[in-house]
Amino acid sequence: MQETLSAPLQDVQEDDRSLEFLQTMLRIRSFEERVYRMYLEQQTYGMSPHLSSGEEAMATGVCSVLRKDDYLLGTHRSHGHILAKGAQMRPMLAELCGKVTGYCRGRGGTMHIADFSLGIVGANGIVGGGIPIASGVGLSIKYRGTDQVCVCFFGDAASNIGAFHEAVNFASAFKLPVVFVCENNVYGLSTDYSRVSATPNVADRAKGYGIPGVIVDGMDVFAVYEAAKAAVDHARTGKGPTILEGKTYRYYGHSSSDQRPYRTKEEEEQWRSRDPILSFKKKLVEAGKLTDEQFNKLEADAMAEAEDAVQFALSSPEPDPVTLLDYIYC
Ligand SMILES: Cc1ncc(C[n+]2csc(CCOP(=O)(O)OP(=O)(O)O)c2C)c(N)n1
Ligand SMILES: [Mg+2]
Repeated sequence: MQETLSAPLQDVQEDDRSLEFLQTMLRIRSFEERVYRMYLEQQTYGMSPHLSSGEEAMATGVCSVLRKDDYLLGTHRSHGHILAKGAQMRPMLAELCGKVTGYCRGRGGTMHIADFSLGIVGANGIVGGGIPIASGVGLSIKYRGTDQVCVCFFGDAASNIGAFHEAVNFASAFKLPVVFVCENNVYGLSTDYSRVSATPNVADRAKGYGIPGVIVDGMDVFAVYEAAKAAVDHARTGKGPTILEGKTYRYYGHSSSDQRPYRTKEEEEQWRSRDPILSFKKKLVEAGKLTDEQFNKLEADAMAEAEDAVQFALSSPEPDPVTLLDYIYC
């Protein structure tokens, strides 16, 4: 199945990455829709999954410009980031189910998936916890003299923690190769960003650190790709960090158990009408680069891949209780 999924469709030029973007967004959407069903059926363990449906263009556009040896720091809402950086659905879902075949052998769950071989340093349950780690990774890159880049995703609410200031200031002062990517999805839990923040945009703060601050339509995968490419090139060529802010929206509640009483159906519908997958599909169809049949095949492939991962996770063994204390000390 992997071969079919990664094979380019016949009539698309080699340098056109449109279908790859569509495929990545569909894979993220399918994975999370399936995770939500598993959560409702009580097949996942630990924290309820925090889904990014609606935000797929951010993970896809940003990670599409990263190399395998570049680094990624995530958040509590990182399934999309991790998939876009190259992770496989099978060990991801097994991790969510607490199975020994999971990325962290079932110890990490939804919020703590890491795979150093893919540069995925880790997702993080501490809001903003990845931001100072990213500056540390940037310092390590500079110290080792490589041309790698570290990308750190965080939410709008995370930009209001103290460590954000320290980490961005430090990265700027030492010109570290870090891109700080804010997924501004309007809310931190039930709190509207504008109610608790001194500036209307997170990227406005870049001025205070003497670095570029870029705002992009986070529902437009191509716009995100272009902005991320510029920010990553800037970092890779020794010019230092950027704050890249995408305006986006999560369709589900904060976590799978949140019924979203703090926002209106009209607001949700307005954002859904700009769905990153459907609007990108429309553009491609209008440009003659995609047919409905091709789209349906990509969607069916993504759903089949997610279903295959579910079966893999459910049929995998639990960790042996005698290994409970393994991996705690090294
Ligand atoms: C340090 C810390 N404070 C509070 C929490 C509880 N908490 C979890 S997610 C969240 C909101 C995060 O909002 P944002 O950064 O905008 O990310 P989003 O959930 O919107 O993706 C809060 C307050 C936490 N996990 N860690
Ligand atoms: Mg938010």
